[in-house]
Amino acid sequence: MVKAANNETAIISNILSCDNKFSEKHAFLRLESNEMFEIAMVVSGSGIHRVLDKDIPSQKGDIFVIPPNTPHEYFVEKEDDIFVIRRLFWNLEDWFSGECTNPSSRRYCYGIFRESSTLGYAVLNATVFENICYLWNIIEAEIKMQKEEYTEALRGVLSYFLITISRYMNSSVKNLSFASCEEWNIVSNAIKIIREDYFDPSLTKEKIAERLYVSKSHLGRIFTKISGKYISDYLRDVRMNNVCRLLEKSDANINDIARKCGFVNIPSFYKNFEAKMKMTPNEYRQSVLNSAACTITDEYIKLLKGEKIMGILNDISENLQKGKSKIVKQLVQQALDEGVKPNDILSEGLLSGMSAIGEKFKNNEVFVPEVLVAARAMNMGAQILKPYLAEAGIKAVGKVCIGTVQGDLHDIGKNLVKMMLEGKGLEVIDLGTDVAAETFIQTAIDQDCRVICCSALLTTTMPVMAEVVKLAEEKGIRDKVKIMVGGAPVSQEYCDKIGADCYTVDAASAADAAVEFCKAQ
Ligand code: B1M
Repeated sequence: MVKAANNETAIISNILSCDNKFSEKHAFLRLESNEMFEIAMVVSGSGIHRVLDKDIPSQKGDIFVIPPNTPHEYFVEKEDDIFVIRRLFWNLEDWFSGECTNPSSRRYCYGIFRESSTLGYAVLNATVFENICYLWNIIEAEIKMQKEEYTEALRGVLSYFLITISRYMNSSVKNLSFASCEEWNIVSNAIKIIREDYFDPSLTKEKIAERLYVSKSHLGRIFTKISGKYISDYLRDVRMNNVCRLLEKSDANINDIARKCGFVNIPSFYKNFEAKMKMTPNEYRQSVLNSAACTITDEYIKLLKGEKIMGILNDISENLQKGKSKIVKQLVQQALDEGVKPNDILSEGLLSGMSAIGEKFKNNEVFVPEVLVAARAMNMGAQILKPYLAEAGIKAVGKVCIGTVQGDLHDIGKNLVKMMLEGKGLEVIDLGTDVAAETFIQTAIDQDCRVICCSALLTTTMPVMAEVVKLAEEKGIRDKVKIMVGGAPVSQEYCDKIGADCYTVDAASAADAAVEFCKAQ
């Protein structure tokens, strides 16, 4: 990823293929927000973009500008619809410094918010759409280069891109009246507070207003205006939603669950639950039990036992999941200072956080932006650990190349393997992500690598590993080079099937195996 000039914040692109079906009933609770600035363009199909209570029918050629912390979500209307959205995320302040990035300035972000609304929306005609796509492609190409010297070039194109789209913002949609930037921010922050602290029974409309330095009545008014809901109803719904989640996941006492979700008045909780769900909590649990197996997570057992998650490793994991990279960096350093073993920080802090976010991702509890910020936090934490994981002073024992295979952009595991290989004193050529079989083989030939390391995280990209093995045979280097494979979906069985030399389950054993191969040759 490209790094900004003064810090390590990346600009990230991704394509979202929506399969969440729009449902009026649940759409409000599903809204997600992230801490990065997002520009989204519909590249095919049609669907609904819901921003708080606004349902914006969207189709190819629509472009949205969504500031940080704005709860929103994309939905397909019918299950078999296609709705593909191309998105760019970045931290505005890291990319553009100065007056135009100040949210209270009307010209914030190169004029996009000139109308002083927080959400920019435009319907582009075919020619403008093409121009925007062209600029978008340049930005994505620059991102892919992943070199610091492209930061300035990227900043230039990005500015031009923003200026271009700002010309069309809010000009084509007459009927969407968005709230002012200030009001929007207050409501977004209120939602954030509710989502983060719903379990605190003392959290009320008054408390939230106090934390946001606004009056209770003002908060209530703008919350209803923007979200279409009363703030206290929203707070209750979020609590109720979490009760349902816990009822589904555990067989804990219902009263305990209600209390853990912020309900102090138990009789009123039962009344509200029945009014909302049209059944008792027990009936709800039975209905879920009948349709799926119920599991108690370790995390929940801890919660029930009343154990406070105070350990530093838990803090790392928690903050990683929230994408708080700076805090993760500090905590990793603090853990090291306090003598926690680097391997424990890696596995119990960083990797456990990553696997928790992976589970939430799978269950649609978090979405790509959250995973991306968590991944960024993981990488930043791992960078601090790097010198400690590496066994300094070991002489290079061989050269290896490593990459994530073609079609696959996951690089966290690959980076860990690289780190461990370097730690063992191997010279590592990092080919990055999306690496074609030809590139692995040509690099091994040109650079005289003894080992090729292929990482894959998607079942759909694993076959590229077989291509690497096949191509090594075709190019006559099969007996000179060892091919190692790994990544979550890869197994020993798959390794055997494609004729690779070695599969290892984790980064540390990958490094050990590579050293053995290099020594043996
Ligand atoms: Co994606 N993703 N993702 N994702 N993502 C997974 C892998 C997935 C399992 C999530 C899920 O649905 N449960 C699923 C794959 C399903 C499948 O194919 N079986 C998935 C999907 C579907 C997708 C997209 C298609 C989602 C979408 O857009 N609709 C999309 C694909 C994009 C693409 O690659 N073309 C996508 C995108 C992304 C993000 C960009 C948002 C982000 C990646 C950010 C980044 O890497 N910079 C992301 C992430 C972070 C994940 C999860 C949550 C975490 C992966 C990770 O980094 N784990 C993941 C869910 C999960 O795994 N729980 C998921 C931590 C890392 C340290 O583990 O890479 O396994 P891992 O590495 C391990 C070992 O496997 C081993 O060492 C490491 C530990 O020591 N290892 C090797 C790795 N390589 C090795 C090589 C070796 C030896 C060992 O020898 C050479």
